[in-house]
Amino acid sequence: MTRAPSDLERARDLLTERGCALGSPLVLLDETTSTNDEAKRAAKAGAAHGATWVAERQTAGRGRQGRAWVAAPGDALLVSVLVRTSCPQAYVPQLALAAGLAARDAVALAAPGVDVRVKWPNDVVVEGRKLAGVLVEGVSTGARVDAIIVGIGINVRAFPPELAERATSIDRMGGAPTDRAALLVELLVALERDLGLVAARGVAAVRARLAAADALLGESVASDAGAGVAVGIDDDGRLVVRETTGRSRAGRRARFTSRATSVRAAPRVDGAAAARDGRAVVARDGLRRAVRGARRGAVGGAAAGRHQPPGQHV
Ligand code: BT5
Repeated sequence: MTRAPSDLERARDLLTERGCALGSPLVLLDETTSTNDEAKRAAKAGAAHGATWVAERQTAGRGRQGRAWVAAPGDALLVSVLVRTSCPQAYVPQLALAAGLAARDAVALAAPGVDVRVKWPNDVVVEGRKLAGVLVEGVSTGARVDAIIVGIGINVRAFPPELAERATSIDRMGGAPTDRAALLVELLVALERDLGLVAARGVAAVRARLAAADALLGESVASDAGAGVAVGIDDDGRLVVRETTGRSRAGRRARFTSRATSVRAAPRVDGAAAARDGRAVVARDGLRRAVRGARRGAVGGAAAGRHQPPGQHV
């Protein structure tokens, strides 16, 4: 039988020491359907900003768009945080990006020397393998969101064997076994910081850090919204893609929203392919310019003056 994650009790004191408003109260559960369900129910019943649920086992862990999140008891950190906020639904993807970046930073602290990246929109990956996933859900009354539930699953000890080709865990990266209480604390501290930044100033506030950690930058990607080379993330939180398919579209920029289903890393356009394929050459030249632009922080959709951050009280 699964037991409540007692190694996490210590996190309460650590969070108080750090002055973090998230993680209070901290509810530690042995089993639930989904920590996001717990948080949603509590949000509707009036629970306060910062309330946090952690479970050792989920019987119906959720990913985005109806996908499942799978973790054996004790292998992961499964957490949902209630963040009181007031913003239009359209700003939720921007806050989700901030949550992914915060999760990336917490994992990077637990795995020093490892190149931990964010795969847009908000997966945490190491060498292309998924180490953590983020599911942000809005709780609304009418057209506005008045709370978001930030659900994060981090593979700490191990990952589901059926995902062996595509997943990894912090402990798999080597080093001492991860201290889950310290990981939870760093996660909540980073979430408070990054959600606050993006709420106040929009995605632009974390643009440089996002670009530095962007796993897709320069990669060929495809989704139902199109195909091309990822050149950055714009200030509305969309993936900017230089299209490489279709004569009339090659070189044009497309913007994938986080509703684009299944963004896949497509085979890379290598030198040999480029030499045989005129369109690919165009794309590669464009890519070099675009990547240089992204490094300068020039890639972005909304002009600074046009951008409206979520403007809420995280
Ligand atoms: C996500 O969705 O990555 C969001 C996952 C959020 C999970 C947390 S756990 C706490 C809270 N409570 C919940 O019920 N959910 C949140 P998505 O981008 O849709 O990715 C889902 C896909 O990731 C699946 O279809 C699998 O391919 C893969 N996957 C499932 N479990 C995984 C794992 N443990 N490690 C790596 N990949 C996994």
